[in-house]
Amino acid sequence: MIDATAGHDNSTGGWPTWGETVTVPATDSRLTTFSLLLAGDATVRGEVYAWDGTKATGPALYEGPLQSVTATPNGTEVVFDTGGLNLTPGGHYALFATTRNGGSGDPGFRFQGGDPYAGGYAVGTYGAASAEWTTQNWEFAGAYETALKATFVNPSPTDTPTGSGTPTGSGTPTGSGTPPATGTPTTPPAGGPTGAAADKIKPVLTSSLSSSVFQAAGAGPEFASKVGTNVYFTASEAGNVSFTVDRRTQGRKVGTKCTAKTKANAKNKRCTRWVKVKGSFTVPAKQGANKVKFRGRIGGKKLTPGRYRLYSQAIDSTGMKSKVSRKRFKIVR
Ligand SMILES: [Ca+2]
Repeated sequence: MIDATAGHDNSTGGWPTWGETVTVPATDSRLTTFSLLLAGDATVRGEVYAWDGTKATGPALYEGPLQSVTATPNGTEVVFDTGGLNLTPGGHYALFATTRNGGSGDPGFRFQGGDPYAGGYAVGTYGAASAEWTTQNWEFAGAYETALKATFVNPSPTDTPTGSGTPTGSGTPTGSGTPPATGTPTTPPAGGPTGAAADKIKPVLTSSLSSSVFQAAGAGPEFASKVGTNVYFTASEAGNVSFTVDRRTQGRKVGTKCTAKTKANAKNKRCTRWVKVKGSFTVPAKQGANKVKFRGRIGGKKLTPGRYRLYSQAIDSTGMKSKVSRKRFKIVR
């Protein structure tokens, strides 16, 4: 965590674009969020660019949604969620907010004259979005510190969520049958001057089953061999797809919720309750059409006859997740 907020005692007036440069830590080089203290009334967008010493350079590595802030004397911490942005260890970047990119108002960025953070400094410009940010030196760079916090994590694969929780999304998968083998997987864009992955797009996943009624395998892995069903899925980009399963059970209505049957609620109205089956599994996915055999096993165990839901979710190389795709199936004897 980079924290340059100590002693912030002043606010800018009228600056549309303002932020702080940072030096990316050697190992924790994945920027997850950053925040700025804003003391004005404004609608701003968070941005991340590589910094060449006098101006932003290269393409926008992160460009967030418009966010609103209401004036407070000492500033309100406005958090910008990059969704996970892998940056070059030791590289210099500008993390800032702006009204120039569709926003409005005067953000009143908080800053101070001290130097609580050695790895960077306050930066600001009146330049127009994108075009002038990367072609003209910024009017303000140095001597001050902007009240910025930035959270970096280790980008190692072990940090990639594996989706072991129960997905609760309600996204309805579209299409059925065998997806056509579409398109050539695209080559990732060549690294810019920063070499950073500028991934701001969530993967999109659709799925379908060749058979929604099948027998579960007595042994072996979740995917392979002869029993079970084919799971077809189409991913908009390469990455991993994680799967979890819910079993349909009968519960009892308590208020608006369907809870497990107990002595106390046994006489309540019956309802359908979906309970997560222990375990999950992840398969690598290429961009486009994919197919795997699901054998009706999860967490090392055979699913008992009953009705189930199979949830799938794509996770790309930078940890961005698709909506959850849901398919019903039935295990028979
Ligand atoms: Ca500094």
